[in-house]
Amino acid sequence: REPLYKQVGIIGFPTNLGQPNSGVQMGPRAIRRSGLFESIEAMGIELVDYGDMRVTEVFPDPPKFGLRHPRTHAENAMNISQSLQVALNHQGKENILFCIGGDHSVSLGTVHGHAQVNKDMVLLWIDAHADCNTCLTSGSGNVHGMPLSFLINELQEFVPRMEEFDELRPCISFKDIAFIGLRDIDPGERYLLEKFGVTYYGMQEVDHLGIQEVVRRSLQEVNPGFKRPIHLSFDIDSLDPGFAKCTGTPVPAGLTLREGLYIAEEVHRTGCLKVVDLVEVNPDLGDPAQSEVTVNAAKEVIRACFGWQRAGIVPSNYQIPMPA
Ligand code: EXY
Ligand code: MN
Ligand code: MN
Repeated sequence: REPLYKQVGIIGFPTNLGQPNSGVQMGPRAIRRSGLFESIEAMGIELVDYGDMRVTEVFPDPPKFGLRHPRTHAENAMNISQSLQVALNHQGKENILFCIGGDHSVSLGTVHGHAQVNKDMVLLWIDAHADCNTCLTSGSGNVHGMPLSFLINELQEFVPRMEEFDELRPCISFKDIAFIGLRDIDPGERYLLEKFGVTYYGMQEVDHLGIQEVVRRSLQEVNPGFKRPIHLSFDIDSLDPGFAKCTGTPVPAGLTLREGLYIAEEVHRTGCLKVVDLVEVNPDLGDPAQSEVTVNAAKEVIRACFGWQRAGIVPSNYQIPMPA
């Protein structure tokens, strides 16, 4: 079978100010060194590595409404959005683009950028957290727990105006988002998810229904008939700490690696997957063995997204050896 994609694009966004731990900015480098490129080559897919975008830090940058580093995040988000639009417009149709974080604040820019190019895109958010705190509901002030509050149309009445973020116009509706893997939701987030009748499958639903039914329903609810482009935002902390210890906000009782791979494989199979964020890998946390396990899990999720199969693959240039 021919691979679905002709080309895989990779951009690194080495942010870390969306949360308090240093080290998450090393995610792109660690994932590039994980053997990922060999898998791309083995499948006969072309790799376009756009390198790492330069991340800026603005001074001075005091908190606003408790939100930490507002000017820095607003500026990085617009730069990320621009880079993404350039890459997406440069790529052909049969391509997939991976955005490697960095913390989950990168999705402020990646989702915004993708939505400018594919106006009808839908979003799958795979995460232990719902990341839809407003700066007023957040207990931490960390932007990696808030990116969706800036992006979702329905949430704007709850977000105080900050002129820094004026350019970052909301670009997606709650009804075009499905969440999977949630198990650490703040009261304000739960309130908003309920108020707007959002599609979300937490770990309890994964246990109750099984991952197969959860993925089937998620896709059916946001993308019936598989007609719309998909943006998959995969936070490595969706996985259980047994598979992804090296992340800033690990939460027990998460997805197994098998469940994570199943999600990626099924989303790949839709043929609609255009952009993937892989975020929150922090190779500096935990010991080196745990770091390797976490980075490897990220690599496995990424390659399942572009069509690598657990059942093995046949490279497009493969020739079966014959006796002479
Ligand atoms: N809900 C908590 C907060 O807002 O601080 C924790 C957020 C963690 C967000 C991680 C990246 O998914
Ligand atoms: Mn997240
Ligand atoms: Mn998370």
